[in-house]
Amino acid sequence: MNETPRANRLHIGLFGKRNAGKSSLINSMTNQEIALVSETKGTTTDPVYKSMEILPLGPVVVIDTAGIDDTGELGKLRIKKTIGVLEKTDLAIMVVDATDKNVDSEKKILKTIKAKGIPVIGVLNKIDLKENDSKYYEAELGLNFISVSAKTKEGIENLKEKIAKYSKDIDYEEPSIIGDLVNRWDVIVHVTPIDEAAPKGRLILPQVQTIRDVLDYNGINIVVQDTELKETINMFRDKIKIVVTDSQAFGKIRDIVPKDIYLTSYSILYARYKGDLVELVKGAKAIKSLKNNDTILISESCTHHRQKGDIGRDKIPKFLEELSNKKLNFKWSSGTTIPEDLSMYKMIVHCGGCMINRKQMISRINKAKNNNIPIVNYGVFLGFKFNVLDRALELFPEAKRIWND
Ligand SMILES: Nc1nc2c(ncn2[C@@H]2O[C@H](COP(=O)(O)OP(=O)(O)OP(=O)(O)O)[C@@H](O)[C@H]2O)c(=O)[nH]1
Ligand SMILES: [Mg+2]
Repeated sequence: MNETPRANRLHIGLFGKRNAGKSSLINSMTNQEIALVSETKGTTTDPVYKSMEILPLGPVVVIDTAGIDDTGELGKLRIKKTIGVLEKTDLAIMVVDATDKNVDSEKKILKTIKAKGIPVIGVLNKIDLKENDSKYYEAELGLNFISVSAKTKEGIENLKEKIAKYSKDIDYEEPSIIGDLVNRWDVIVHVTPIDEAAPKGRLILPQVQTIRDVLDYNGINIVVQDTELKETINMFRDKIKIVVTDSQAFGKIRDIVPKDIYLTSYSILYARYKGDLVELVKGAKAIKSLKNNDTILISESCTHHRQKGDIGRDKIPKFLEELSNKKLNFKWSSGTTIPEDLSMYKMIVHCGGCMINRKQMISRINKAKNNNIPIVNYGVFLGFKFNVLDRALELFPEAKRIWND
Protein backbone atom coordinates (compact mmCIF):
# COMPACT_ATOMS: atom_id res chain seq x y z
CA MET A 1 0.00 0.00 0.00
CA ASN A 2 2.85 2.38 0.68
CA GLU A 3 3.74 2.08 -2.97
CA THR A 4 0.85 4.23 -4.15
CA PRO A 5 2.67 7.57 -4.15
CA ARG A 6 1.05 9.97 -1.73
CA ALA A 7 0.31 12.52 -4.43
CA ASN A 8 -1.96 10.02 -6.24
CA ARG A 9 -4.20 9.17 -3.31
CA LEU A 10 -7.57 10.61 -2.39
CA HIS A 11 -6.91 13.33 0.20
CA ILE A 12 -9.47 13.48 3.01
CA GLY A 13 -9.24 16.54 5.26
CA LEU A 14 -10.88 16.66 8.70
CA PHE A 15 -12.00 20.08 9.86
CA GLY A 16 -13.68 21.24 13.04
CA LYS A 17 -13.30 23.10 16.29
CA ARG A 18 -10.71 22.21 18.87
CA ASN A 19 -11.73 19.10 20.82
CA ALA A 20 -14.46 18.18 18.33
CA GLY A 21 -12.72 14.81 18.08
CA LYS A 22 -10.99 15.05 14.69
CA SER A 23 -7.92 13.15 15.83
CA SER A 24 -10.03 10.60 17.72
CA LEU A 25 -12.07 10.02 14.60
CA ILE A 26 -8.96 9.22 12.57
CA ASN A 27 -7.87 6.69 15.17
CA SER A 28 -11.31 5.21 15.25
CA MET A 29 -11.62 4.92 11.46
CA THR A 30 -8.25 3.22 11.12
CA ASN A 31 -8.34 1.17 14.34
CA GLN A 32 -4.93 2.59 15.19
CA GLU A 33 -3.63 5.11 17.67
CA ILE A 34 -1.94 7.23 15.06
CA ALA A 35 -3.18 10.70 15.93
CA LEU A 36 -2.52 12.44 19.22
CA VAL A 37 -5.67 12.86 21.31
CA SER A 38 -6.20 14.73 24.55
CA GLU A 39 -8.82 16.68 26.42
CA THR A 40 -6.67 19.80 26.10
CA LYS A 41 -7.93 22.11 23.39
CA GLY A 42 -5.49 22.61 20.56
CA THR A 43 -3.68 19.28 20.77
CA THR A 44 -3.18 19.14 17.01
CA THR A 45 -1.24 22.26 16.06
CA ASP A 46 -0.02 21.60 12.52
CA PRO A 47 -1.61 19.68 9.68
CA VAL A 48 -0.65 16.01 9.91
CA TYR A 49 -0.70 13.88 6.75
CA LYS A 50 -1.14 10.16 7.16
CA SER A 51 -1.09 7.67 4.32
CA MET A 52 -3.40 4.85 5.27
CA GLU A 53 -5.80 2.23 4.09
CA ILE A 54 -9.47 2.77 4.88
CA LEU A 55 -11.58 -0.23 3.96
CA PRO A 56 -13.56 -0.47 1.73
CA LEU A 57 -11.95 2.60 0.19
CA GLY A 58 -8.31 1.63 -0.28
CA PRO A 59 -5.24 3.82 0.05
CA VAL A 60 -5.94 7.43 1.03
CA VAL A 61 -4.22 10.33 2.73
CA VAL A 62 -6.04 11.56 5.81
CA ILE A 63 -5.20 15.06 6.98
CA ASP A 64 -5.67 15.93 10.64
CA THR A 65 -5.85 19.68 11.25
CA ALA A 66 -5.78 22.22 14.05
CA GLY A 67 -9.09 23.56 15.36
CA ILE A 68 -10.76 26.31 13.35
CA ASP A 69 -11.73 28.20 16.51
CA ASP A 70 -8.21 28.63 17.85
CA THR A 71 -7.40 32.01 19.42
CA GLY A 72 -4.49 34.41 19.82
CA GLU A 73 -1.69 35.18 17.41
CA LEU A 74 -0.50 31.59 17.24
CA GLY A 75 -4.07 30.40 16.88
CA LYS A 76 -4.58 32.64 13.89
CA LEU A 77 -1.52 31.19 12.22
CA ARG A 78 -2.79 27.68 12.89
CA ILE A 79 -6.17 28.49 11.35
CA LYS A 80 -4.38 29.79 8.30
CA LYS A 81 -2.52 26.52 7.97
CA THR A 82 -5.74 24.58 8.38
CA ILE A 83 -7.33 26.60 5.60
CA GLY A 84 -4.25 26.00 3.48
CA VAL A 85 -4.96 22.27 3.73
CA LEU A 86 -8.05 22.85 1.59
CA GLU A 87 -5.77 23.30 -1.40
CA LYS A 88 -5.00 19.61 -1.22
CA THR A 89 -8.32 18.31 0.02
CA ASP A 90 -10.42 16.18 -2.32
CA LEU A 91 -13.07 15.40 0.28
CA ALA A 92 -13.70 17.40 3.46
CA ILE A 93 -15.12 16.01 6.68
CA MET A 94 -16.73 18.60 8.92
CA VAL A 95 -16.53 17.29 12.47
CA VAL A 96 -19.00 18.83 14.91
CA ASP A 97 -19.19 18.14 18.64
CA ALA A 98 -22.71 16.98 19.58
CA THR A 99 -22.40 18.66 22.98
CA ASP A 100 -21.84 22.10 21.46
CA LYS A 101 -24.66 24.08 19.86
CA ASN A 102 -22.58 27.02 18.70
CA VAL A 103 -21.66 26.48 15.06
CA ASP A 104 -20.35 29.91 14.02
CA SER A 105 -16.83 28.69 13.26
CA GLU A 106 -18.22 25.79 11.27
CA LYS A 107 -20.36 28.13 9.20
CA LYS A 108 -17.34 30.17 8.35
CA ILE A 109 -15.12 27.36 7.16
CA LEU A 110 -17.98 25.65 5.33
CA LYS A 111 -18.36 28.77 3.26
CA THR A 112 -14.70 28.53 2.21
CA ILE A 113 -14.95 24.79 1.56
CA LYS A 114 -17.99 25.24 -0.62
CA ALA A 115 -16.49 28.18 -2.50
CA LYS A 116 -13.66 25.87 -3.49
CA GLY A 117 -16.13 23.29 -4.72
CA ILE A 118 -14.86 20.61 -2.36
CA PRO A 119 -17.45 17.95 -1.46
CA VAL A 120 -18.08 17.75 2.28
CA ILE A 121 -19.55 15.19 4.66
CA GLY A 122 -20.91 16.31 8.04
CA VAL A 123 -20.02 14.20 11.06
CA LEU A 124 -21.75 14.69 14.39
CA ASN A 125 -19.35 13.23 16.95
CA LYS A 126 -19.70 12.29 20.63
CA ILE A 127 -23.25 10.99 20.37
CA ASP A 128 -22.46 8.76 23.31
CA LEU A 129 -22.65 11.92 25.44
CA LYS A 130 -25.73 13.54 24.02
CA GLU A 131 -28.95 12.38 22.42
CA ASN A 132 -28.66 12.51 18.66
CA ASP A 133 -29.74 15.96 17.52
CA SER A 134 -28.46 15.90 13.95
CA LYS A 135 -31.55 17.73 12.65
CA TYR A 136 -30.46 20.89 14.47
CA TYR A 137 -27.00 20.83 12.84
CA GLU A 138 -28.40 19.97 9.43
CA ALA A 139 -30.67 22.97 9.58
CA GLU A 140 -27.95 25.30 10.86
CA LEU A 141 -25.23 24.20 8.44
CA GLY A 142 -27.17 22.98 5.41
CA LEU A 143 -25.29 19.70 5.45
CA ASN A 144 -26.24 16.06 5.92
CA PHE A 145 -24.79 14.58 9.06
CA ILE A 146 -23.68 11.11 10.00
CA SER A 147 -23.85 10.58 13.74
CA VAL A 148 -20.94 8.79 15.31
CA SER A 149 -19.00 8.26 18.47
CA ALA A 150 -15.26 8.05 18.02
CA LYS A 151 -15.22 6.62 21.52
CA THR A 152 -17.71 3.73 21.22
CA LYS A 153 -17.28 3.42 17.43
CA GLU A 154 -21.00 3.70 16.89
CA GLY A 155 -21.64 4.88 13.31
CA ILE A 156 -17.99 4.61 12.22
CA GLU A 157 -18.61 1.84 9.67
CA ASN A 158 -21.47 3.87 8.31
CA LEU A 159 -19.17 6.86 7.91
CA LYS A 160 -16.52 4.84 6.10
CA GLU A 161 -19.12 3.54 3.66
CA LYS A 162 -20.32 7.04 3.03
CA ILE A 163 -16.76 8.22 2.36
CA ALA A 164 -16.25 5.33 -0.07
CA LYS A 165 -19.49 6.20 -1.84
CA TYR A 166 -18.62 9.89 -2.15
CA SER A 167 -15.12 9.20 -3.35
CA LYS A 168 -16.40 7.31 -6.38
CA ASP A 169 -17.65 10.58 -7.84
CA ILE A 170 -14.57 12.59 -7.00
CA ASP A 171 -12.15 13.18 -9.80
CA TYR A 172 -9.04 12.94 -7.68
CA GLU A 173 -7.33 10.52 -9.99
CA GLU A 174 -4.90 12.50 -11.99
CA PRO A 175 -5.24 12.25 -15.75
CA SER A 176 -2.94 9.73 -17.34
CA ILE A 177 0.71 10.52 -17.72
CA ILE A 178 0.82 9.06 -21.22
CA GLY A 179 -1.95 6.44 -21.31
CA ASP A 180 -4.40 8.60 -23.26
CA LEU A 181 -1.87 8.66 -26.11
CA VAL A 182 -1.27 4.92 -26.10
CA ASN A 183 -3.28 2.26 -27.91
CA ARG A 184 -2.85 -1.47 -27.57
CA TRP A 185 0.40 -2.68 -29.24
CA ASP A 186 1.85 0.82 -29.52
CA VAL A 187 5.55 0.70 -28.80
CA ILE A 188 6.86 3.39 -26.47
CA VAL A 189 10.61 3.75 -26.15
CA HIS A 190 12.02 5.16 -22.94
CA VAL A 191 15.46 6.72 -23.05
CA THR A 192 17.02 6.59 -19.61
CA PRO A 193 20.73 7.37 -19.62
CA ILE A 194 22.53 5.57 -16.82
CA ASP A 195 25.03 8.24 -15.81
CA GLU A 196 26.28 9.70 -12.53
CA ALA A 197 22.95 11.48 -12.07
CA ALA A 198 21.00 8.19 -12.20
CA PRO A 199 20.22 6.69 -8.79
CA LYS A 200 22.00 3.47 -7.95
CA GLY A 201 20.17 0.29 -8.89
CA ARG A 202 16.80 1.72 -9.85
CA LEU A 203 14.86 4.06 -12.08
CA ILE A 204 13.37 7.35 -10.91
CA LEU A 205 9.68 7.73 -10.13
CA PRO A 206 8.61 9.58 -13.32
CA GLN A 207 10.16 6.82 -15.44
CA VAL A 208 8.56 4.07 -13.39
CA GLN A 209 5.15 5.73 -13.42
CA THR A 210 5.29 6.38 -17.15
CA ILE A 211 6.23 2.77 -17.88
CA ARG A 212 3.40 1.61 -15.66
CA ASP A 213 0.93 3.90 -17.43
CA VAL A 214 1.88 2.43 -20.82
CA LEU A 215 1.24 -1.04 -19.40
CA ASP A 216 -2.14 0.03 -18.05
CA TYR A 217 -3.15 0.88 -21.61
CA ASN A 218 -1.73 -2.31 -23.10
CA GLY A 219 1.14 -0.62 -24.86
CA ILE A 220 4.62 -2.06 -25.16
CA ASN A 221 7.59 -0.54 -23.35
CA ILE A 222 11.15 -0.64 -24.54
CA VAL A 223 13.60 0.86 -22.08
CA VAL A 224 17.07 1.73 -23.36
CA GLN A 225 19.99 4.02 -22.75
CA ASP A 226 20.69 6.71 -25.30
CA THR A 227 23.63 4.63 -26.55
CA GLU A 228 21.27 1.86 -27.71
CA LEU A 229 18.59 4.10 -29.16
CA LYS A 230 19.71 4.19 -32.76
CA GLU A 231 19.82 0.42 -33.11
CA THR A 232 16.49 0.10 -31.29
CA ILE A 233 14.88 2.44 -33.80
CA ASN A 234 16.34 0.40 -36.65
CA MET A 235 14.87 -2.75 -35.16
CA PHE A 236 11.38 -1.46 -34.45
CA ARG A 237 11.12 1.49 -36.82
CA ASP A 238 7.49 1.07 -37.93
CA LYS A 239 6.15 0.03 -34.57
CA ILE A 240 7.40 2.90 -32.45
CA LYS A 241 4.88 5.62 -31.68
CA ILE A 242 6.58 7.74 -29.03
CA VAL A 243 10.08 8.12 -27.70
CA VAL A 244 10.18 9.58 -24.19
CA THR A 245 13.51 10.84 -22.96
CA ASP A 246 15.12 12.32 -19.97
CA SER A 247 15.28 16.06 -20.76
CA GLN A 248 19.05 16.14 -20.35
CA ALA A 249 19.47 13.71 -23.26
CA PHE A 250 17.02 15.47 -25.54
CA GLY A 251 19.59 17.39 -27.56
CA LYS A 252 21.76 14.36 -27.97
CA ILE A 253 19.04 12.13 -29.41
CA ARG A 254 16.69 14.45 -31.27
CA ASP A 255 18.38 13.82 -34.60
CA ILE A 256 18.39 10.07 -34.07
CA VAL A 257 14.59 9.93 -33.79
CA PRO A 258 12.93 10.20 -37.22
CA LYS A 259 10.44 13.03 -37.61
CA ASP A 260 7.44 10.73 -37.95
CA ILE A 261 8.04 9.34 -34.48
CA TYR A 262 6.92 11.56 -31.62
CA LEU A 263 9.65 12.65 -29.25
CA THR A 264 8.91 14.15 -25.85
CA SER A 265 10.36 14.27 -22.35
CA TYR A 266 9.28 13.10 -18.93
CA SER A 267 9.25 16.75 -17.83
CA ILE A 268 6.74 17.70 -20.48
CA LEU A 269 4.56 14.68 -19.70
CA TYR A 270 4.68 15.65 -16.04
CA ALA A 271 3.93 19.30 -16.69
CA ARG A 272 0.67 18.14 -18.23
CA TYR A 273 -0.01 15.38 -15.69
CA LYS A 274 0.63 17.58 -12.68
CA GLY A 275 -0.51 20.92 -13.95
CA ASP A 276 -1.77 22.76 -16.97
CA LEU A 277 0.63 22.42 -19.89
CA VAL A 278 -1.02 25.15 -21.93
CA GLU A 279 -0.72 27.71 -19.12
CA LEU A 280 2.90 26.72 -18.48
CA VAL A 281 3.77 27.11 -22.15
CA LYS A 282 2.16 30.56 -22.11
CA GLY A 283 4.42 31.28 -19.16
CA ALA A 284 7.50 30.26 -21.13
CA LYS A 285 6.48 32.51 -23.99
CA ALA A 286 6.25 35.47 -21.61
CA ILE A 287 9.98 35.22 -20.82
CA LYS A 288 10.72 37.31 -23.88
CA SER A 289 8.57 40.14 -22.51
CA LEU A 290 10.39 40.49 -19.18
CA LYS A 291 11.94 43.86 -18.43
CA ASN A 292 15.04 44.95 -16.57
CA ASN A 293 14.63 44.77 -12.76
CA ASP A 294 11.49 42.65 -12.91
CA THR A 295 11.13 40.49 -9.82
CA ILE A 296 10.76 36.75 -10.34
CA LEU A 297 9.43 34.27 -7.80
CA ILE A 298 11.08 30.87 -7.84
CA SER A 299 8.82 28.49 -6.02
CA GLU A 300 9.77 24.99 -4.89
CA SER A 301 7.38 22.63 -3.19
CA CYS A 302 10.02 20.78 -1.22
CA THR A 303 12.72 22.03 1.11
CA HIS A 304 15.62 19.94 -0.11
CA HIS A 305 19.15 20.69 0.94
CA ARG A 306 20.62 23.09 -1.58
CA GLN A 307 24.05 22.49 -3.02
CA LYS A 308 26.18 24.65 -5.21
CA GLY A 309 24.82 24.61 -8.73
CA ASP A 310 21.29 24.03 -7.36
CA ILE A 311 18.70 24.25 -10.07
CA GLY A 312 16.40 26.73 -8.30
CA ARG A 313 19.09 28.88 -6.66
CA ASP A 314 21.69 29.05 -9.42
CA LYS A 315 20.74 27.55 -12.76
CA ILE A 316 17.23 28.91 -13.30
CA PRO A 317 18.18 32.54 -12.46
CA LYS A 318 21.19 32.34 -14.76
CA PHE A 319 19.25 30.80 -17.65
CA LEU A 320 16.35 33.21 -17.21
CA GLU A 321 18.61 36.24 -17.44
CA GLU A 322 20.24 34.75 -20.51
CA LEU A 323 16.97 33.92 -22.26
CA SER A 324 15.34 37.27 -21.52
CA ASN A 325 18.56 39.21 -21.89
CA LYS A 326 17.54 41.30 -18.86
CA LYS A 327 18.86 41.92 -15.36
CA LEU A 328 16.31 40.39 -13.00
CA ASN A 329 15.62 40.22 -9.26
CA PHE A 330 14.85 36.83 -7.72
CA LYS A 331 12.90 35.78 -4.66
CA TRP A 332 12.40 32.23 -3.49
CA SER A 333 9.61 30.44 -1.70
CA SER A 334 9.52 26.81 -0.66
CA GLY A 335 7.22 24.40 1.10
CA THR A 336 3.51 23.90 0.99
CA THR A 337 2.44 27.48 0.38
CA ILE A 338 3.28 30.28 -2.01
CA PRO A 339 3.22 33.93 -0.90
CA GLU A 340 -0.26 35.33 -0.36
CA ASP A 341 0.54 38.60 -2.10
CA LEU A 342 1.94 38.03 -5.56
CA SER A 343 1.60 41.60 -6.78
CA MET A 344 5.34 42.32 -6.82
CA TYR A 345 6.18 39.45 -9.17
CA LYS A 346 6.33 39.59 -12.93
CA MET A 347 6.78 35.84 -13.35
CA ILE A 348 6.67 32.63 -11.32
CA VAL A 349 8.99 29.74 -12.08
CA HIS A 350 7.71 26.67 -10.25
CA CYS A 351 9.44 23.34 -9.67
CA GLY A 352 8.05 20.16 -11.19
CA GLY A 353 5.87 19.68 -8.14
CA CYS A 354 6.73 16.06 -7.37
CA MET A 355 5.93 16.67 -3.70
CA ILE A 356 2.50 18.19 -4.23
CA ASN A 357 -0.61 16.85 -5.88
CA ARG A 358 -2.26 17.99 -9.08
CA LYS A 359 -5.00 19.86 -7.27
CA GLN A 360 -2.45 21.94 -5.42
CA MET A 361 -0.38 22.61 -8.50
CA ILE A 362 -3.49 23.64 -10.44
CA SER A 363 -4.52 25.86 -7.57
CA ARG A 364 -1.13 27.62 -7.75
CA ILE A 365 -1.37 27.99 -11.51
CA ASN A 366 -4.86 29.45 -11.16
CA LYS A 367 -3.68 31.86 -8.50
CA ALA A 368 -0.98 33.12 -10.85
CA LYS A 369 -3.47 33.32 -13.69
CA ASN A 370 -5.95 35.32 -11.60
CA ASN A 371 -3.18 37.78 -10.79
CA ASN A 372 -2.12 37.99 -14.46
CA ILE A 373 1.31 36.62 -13.65
CA PRO A 374 2.83 34.22 -16.16
CA ILE A 375 3.83 30.92 -14.57
CA VAL A 376 6.17 28.32 -15.99
CA ASN A 377 7.57 25.17 -14.42
CA TYR A 378 11.11 23.81 -14.49
CA GLY A 379 10.27 21.18 -17.11
CA VAL A 380 8.79 23.58 -19.65
CA PHE A 381 11.38 26.24 -18.82
CA LEU A 382 14.30 23.89 -19.44
CA GLY A 383 12.55 22.70 -22.60
CA PHE A 384 12.68 26.30 -23.76
CA LYS A 385 16.25 26.77 -22.67
CA PHE A 386 17.43 23.65 -24.50
CA ASN A 387 15.36 24.41 -27.53
CA VAL A 388 13.23 21.30 -27.49
CA LEU A 389 9.69 22.64 -27.11
CA ASP A 390 8.87 22.71 -30.82
CA ARG A 391 9.45 18.99 -31.03
CA ALA A 392 8.43 17.89 -27.53
CA LEU A 393 5.04 19.60 -27.80
CA GLU A 394 4.03 17.90 -31.06
CA LEU A 395 1.99 15.39 -29.09
CA PHE A 396 0.00 18.24 -27.56
CA PRO A 397 -1.49 20.34 -30.36
CA GLU A 398 -3.04 23.06 -28.19
CA ALA A 399 0.17 23.75 -26.32
CA LYS A 400 2.11 23.55 -29.57
CA ARG A 401 -0.17 26.10 -31.23
CA ILE A 402 0.39 28.56 -28.38
CA TRP A 403 4.11 28.02 -28.56
CA ASN A 404 4.19 28.69 -32.29
CA ASP A 405 1.87 31.70 -32.19
N1 LIG B 1 -17.18 10.81 24.99
C1 LIG B 1 -16.53 11.05 23.86
N2 LIG B 1 -15.37 11.72 23.89
C2 LIG B 1 -14.72 11.93 22.72
C3 LIG B 1 -15.22 11.45 21.49
N3 LIG B 1 -14.35 11.83 20.51
C4 LIG B 1 -13.36 12.51 21.13
N4 LIG B 1 -13.57 12.57 22.46
C5 LIG B 1 -12.71 13.24 23.45
O1 LIG B 1 -12.66 14.60 23.14
C6 LIG B 1 -11.38 15.15 23.45
C7 LIG B 1 -10.74 15.80 22.22
O2 LIG B 1 -10.51 14.81 21.25
P1 LIG B 1 -9.45 15.03 20.08
O3 LIG B 1 -9.58 13.86 19.17
O4 LIG B 1 -8.12 15.34 20.62
O5 LIG B 1 -10.08 16.30 19.40
P2 LIG B 1 -9.50 17.19 18.21
O6 LIG B 1 -10.66 17.67 17.43
O7 LIG B 1 -8.45 16.46 17.51
O8 LIG B 1 -8.92 18.41 19.02
P3 LIG B 1 -7.71 19.41 18.68
O9 LIG B 1 -6.56 18.60 18.18
O10 LIG B 1 -7.42 20.06 19.99
O11 LIG B 1 -8.22 20.40 17.68
C8 LIG B 1 -10.56 13.96 23.98
O12 LIG B 1 -10.58 14.01 25.38
C9 LIG B 1 -11.29 12.76 23.43
O13 LIG B 1 -11.12 11.61 24.24
C10 LIG B 1 -16.46 10.73 21.50
O14 LIG B 1 -16.99 10.29 20.49
N5 LIG B 1 -17.06 10.56 22.71
MG1 LIG C 1 -6.51 16.89 17.18
